[in-house]
Amino acid sequence: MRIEANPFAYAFELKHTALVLIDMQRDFIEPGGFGETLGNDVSLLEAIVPATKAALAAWRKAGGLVVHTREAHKADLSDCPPAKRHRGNPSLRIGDEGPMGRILVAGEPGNQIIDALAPVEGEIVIDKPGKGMFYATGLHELLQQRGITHLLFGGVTTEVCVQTSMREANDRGYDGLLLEDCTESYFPAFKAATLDMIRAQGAIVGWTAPSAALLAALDNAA
Ligand code: TIU
Repeated sequence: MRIEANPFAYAFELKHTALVLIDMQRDFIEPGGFGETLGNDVSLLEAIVPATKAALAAWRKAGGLVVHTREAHKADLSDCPPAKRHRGNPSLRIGDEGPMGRILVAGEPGNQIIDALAPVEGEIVIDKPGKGMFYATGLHELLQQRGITHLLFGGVTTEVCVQTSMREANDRGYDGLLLEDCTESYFPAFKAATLDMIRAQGAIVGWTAPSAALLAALDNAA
């Protein structure tokens, strides 16, 4: 299969490719979570939900592997470096009790993936203590066991957890493509800059494409 992408076409085989949705959890997308405690306007992020839902539905229908991640810490915060917890001046820190439960703690209401994109049976769900999806998760081994070499990315936020995960994937030998309308930042200029820097220099980190290009590729193959 082939996606019309930037800076050039992206070729992949469905059975060797996973769709990865990064941190589409209430903490970042709804008021009262980690994103808002950092001082961000979280309302910007929900705009990508319809396109992401459509891409997920098409990918599931094609039979592709889906990976969901959550930025999540253990209840005792043993996997949260003090440097991360104490950084800056948030209104609530990681582990503090907020309106959606303890901030960024696994199992709390705020840590759940939003209903529109909820995982289904057979999909991989990864709790990650860092910004990148490979750090301290075992995900690389899981993907290797399944023969995955190509990763399509969506999720939030573009320049933080998505970009970190794409760069980690690139260094591990995966070909990554970011779905442009399935990712968002609290800072539109940072999103634009991230898309540019990923695909610059002949896809130095990876590719980008609108989700319509993925849907077209899946339609053509069907
Ligand atoms: N603050 C921000 O933009 N993002 C994060 O803290 N985590 C993710 O990107 N998931």
